[in-house]
Amino acid sequence: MSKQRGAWSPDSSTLNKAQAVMNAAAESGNLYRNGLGMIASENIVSPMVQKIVASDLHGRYAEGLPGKRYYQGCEGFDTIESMGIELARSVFNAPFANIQSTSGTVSNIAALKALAKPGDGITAVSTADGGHISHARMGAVGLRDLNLSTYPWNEERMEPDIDGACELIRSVEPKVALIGQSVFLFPTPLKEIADAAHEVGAKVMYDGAHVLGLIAGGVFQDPLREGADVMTGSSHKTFPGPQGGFLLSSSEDPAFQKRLNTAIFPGVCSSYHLHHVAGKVIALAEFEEYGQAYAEDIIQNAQHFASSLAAEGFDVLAESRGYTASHQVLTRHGGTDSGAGAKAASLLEDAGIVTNMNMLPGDSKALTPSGLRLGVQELTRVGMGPSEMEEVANLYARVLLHGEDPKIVKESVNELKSNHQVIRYCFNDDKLNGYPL
Ligand code: DSN
Repeated sequence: MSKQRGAWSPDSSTLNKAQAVMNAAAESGNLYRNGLGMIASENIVSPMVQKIVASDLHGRYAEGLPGKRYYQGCEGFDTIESMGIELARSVFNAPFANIQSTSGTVSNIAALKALAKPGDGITAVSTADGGHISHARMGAVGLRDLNLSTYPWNEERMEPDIDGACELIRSVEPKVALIGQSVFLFPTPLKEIADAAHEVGAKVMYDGAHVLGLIAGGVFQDPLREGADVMTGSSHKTFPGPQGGFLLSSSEDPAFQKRLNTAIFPGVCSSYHLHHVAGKVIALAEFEEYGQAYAEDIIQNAQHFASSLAAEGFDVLAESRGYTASHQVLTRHGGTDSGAGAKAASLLEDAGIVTNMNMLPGDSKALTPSGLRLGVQELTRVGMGPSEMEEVANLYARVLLHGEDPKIVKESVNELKSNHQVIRYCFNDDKLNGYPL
């Protein structure tokens, strides 16, 4: 007799297996519909984006660039992608944009393919200090077989130690100086790093995955004007589109732009998920209209949420800098490597609040860290503001500081969320702001 796996077993009929998939997807949808999605790398997509990602485009191919295709049948899609390239250049103020990449990591692999050869050097933030796995030997950096040197980290300021980073770049003379993290509270002082990198002939690559919407909204930093040659990013975090990636550059050089395009195709993508590209284009159009207001509201909410958590008695990182200048807030829940961050995340999930445990400075084990990384971009998207941020901080305190039964707190979570069932900062069918979920 085979072992039961949740709602299905290997002996289930194929129809029952398919039904189990539908049920599990509905369960996941209910969790987020009734609860609070606070994972800093996630977001929800607008109704128009939802519609287009379920369109016929999901099954189609379009290798190449608009007007230069390897398949027939691309005329309609050429219109979409051409418009998307122009919108991305305008939204991100970038001379070059490729919108085909299927994720932020795929954008990173392509950028590293364009900028370096196996055996070349690269400098980056370590994963322990918040660098993304694709910046590490276990990820894209290893895949390209690059020699990694990591920047010293300033724990007080929660950013690379700038003098130390410049010194490192001047001493190892990498081909790529990579900047950006997945734990990203503050803009990186980029100009000095870019000066050091360019002095030794390195290109500056800025991974803006988490903060892309904040950059485009003009509320974080402007990497392409501060010295970054290439900016990569996800299309589904603070930039609120469907899952996917962007590859952007400040370069006007057609030869360099061609290198970036060919790194995407044929470099790392054949099929590039046309339905998601079309979704990105709609999200870009929506961002042109509403993005600045959305980005400003995210920052206001993150800062208010952080100070509300501190007022409740939580240990919130980076107090001396006002806690955060992004969508993220970091909290510490016990001693280094205590695993208290993991426990906190699990208790919060029982209360319908979805977060992720995270390593903080000093932690050495990814599965038993002391911290939580919290993002407010999704709560902002459903219209929550400063007063709701105070309410949410209080819900955290009830679960994590006052030992209340998470199942009881969940009732308050559900009630709060029931008043926020409209996705904002996007078009709806009547071209009005706001649309029922
Ligand atoms: N691992 C994701 C994050 O949560 O930051 C990004 O890929």
